[in-house]
Parts: sequence; C-alpha cells; structure tokens
Amino acid sequence: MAQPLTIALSKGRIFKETLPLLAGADIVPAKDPEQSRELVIGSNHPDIRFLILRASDVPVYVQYGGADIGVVGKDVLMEHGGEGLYEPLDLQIACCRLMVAGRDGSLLESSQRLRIATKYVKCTEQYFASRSRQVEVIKLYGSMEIAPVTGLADLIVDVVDSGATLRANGLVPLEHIADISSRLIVNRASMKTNHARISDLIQSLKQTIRDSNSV
Ligand code: PRT
Ligand code: MG
Repeated sequence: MAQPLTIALSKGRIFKETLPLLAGADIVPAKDPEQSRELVIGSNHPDIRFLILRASDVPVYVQYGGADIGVVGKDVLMEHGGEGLYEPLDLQIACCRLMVAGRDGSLLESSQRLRIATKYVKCTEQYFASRSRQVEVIKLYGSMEIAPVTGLADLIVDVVDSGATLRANGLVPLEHIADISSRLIVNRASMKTNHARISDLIQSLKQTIRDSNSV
C-alpha cells in the first residue's frame, strides 16, 4: 500500500493550469474548489488529497510538512526563501514577469530615495540593493497599481502578464526583475519517506510537460 500524499494548491490560475499536468499522472481532484467551500478535497485515489490554500501559504505548508508537495509561483517561492523545500521541477505554467512599474521612467533616473509599494518586500529589497539603490519599501497585500496614482509610492514591484492591468491604471513596465513560472515543491522529509511515489509523480509530470512542449 502506497503512503498517502497531500498536495497543496492555490485556487485560480495555478489550480486550473495544474489540473492537466496531474491528469497526465492519473490524479484527478474530486471537486472544483471554485464550486465548493471545502478546503480539503479528495481525489480519484483514496490516499491522495488536496489542500486549497492562499498562494503565499503553499510553501509554508510544504516546509512544515502540512503538505508533502505543492505548486507555487517562483515569485512566491523567492519571497518565501525556499527554506526546507526541494524545488525539483519547473512546471512551465502560470508564466509572468516580476517587474518594476510606474507612471514613467524618469524617477528611476533621479537620485532621490524611492518609495516602492509591493507585496514582494524581500525580492524588492534584494533587487534594489544589488543595483546599489536606496529604497523605502511599503508592504501591500494587493491592488499595488493604485499606489503610484495616489502618491502612496513612486513605483511598484508586481507580476505582469499581458500588461493590461498596468495600462488600465496609467502605469508602464520599467525594469524586468525575473521571469516567473510555477514550480513543484516537495517537503524534504517526504522526499525521503515517500520517495518512490513522489519520484514517480515527478517523472510523470516531466513527461506530460515534454509532450505538451512538442505539440
Ligand atoms: O490573489 P491572491 O492574493 O490570493 O494570491 P496570488 O495573487 O498570489 O494568487 P494568484 O492565483 O492570483 O496567482 C498565483 C500565481 O500565478 C502568482 O504567484 C504568479 O506566479 C502567477 N501569475 C501569473 C500571476 C499572474 N500571471 C498575474 N497576472 N499572478 C498574478 N497576476 C496578477 C498581477 O498581480 C496583476 O494584478 O494579474 C494582474 C496582471 O495581469 P496582466 O495580464 O494585466 O498583466
Ligand atoms: Mg491574485
């Protein structure tokens, strides 16, 4: 009998884009979290279950063993720091870019100390420190785009996909910090105690990603 497996996912784009990859490994959630209030969801295997979490909580659950594996954006993973986690696979889903954005580029040219609004405090501090720029970082939890418009901050750091949200709020992308995609993360202890099952799953996910790249 295989060991049980708990998989941490966030609702929304990560859940949607992970489904076809899991289906390739014959793992199908029993419910759609958009249609159900249940936060623990079974699957077509009696010993595989899903936890539906806030995206930023996925690495925390996996780090402390509340889940064996999880799927999380590289942005969230960089901000978390990755302690206690293996990151064995780039799933190549939910792709976007972590960017500096603002009303225009002139502030980046000036030598004044800039105020940056973001939920990526650590990444932002690291990025500007690596360019020897002193900044003041203001932590927000969402709707960062409003900060430069209201004068709360000079610039923002956020993930950008099509750029439509920036444009709709009078902002432009200014500097590229990192390309982002979602990663499979694995609890370090689970990788040892449940090695066969997790490495089978990784192989099967890899195969599905290869197949979808070759179409
Ligand atoms: O929404 P919540 O606060 O609960 O958490 P979350 O925003 O972290 O979760 P979710 O589900 O929105 O995003 C999960 C992951 O998807 C992120 O961690 C990224 O790795 C990835 N991803 C890919 C994105 C986007 N594309 C994206 N466009 N995450 C967020 N966005 C947002 C962005 O913050 C901005 O508000 O969409 C808007 C920009 O999109 P465009 O197309 O207008 O540029
Ligand atoms: Mg979101």
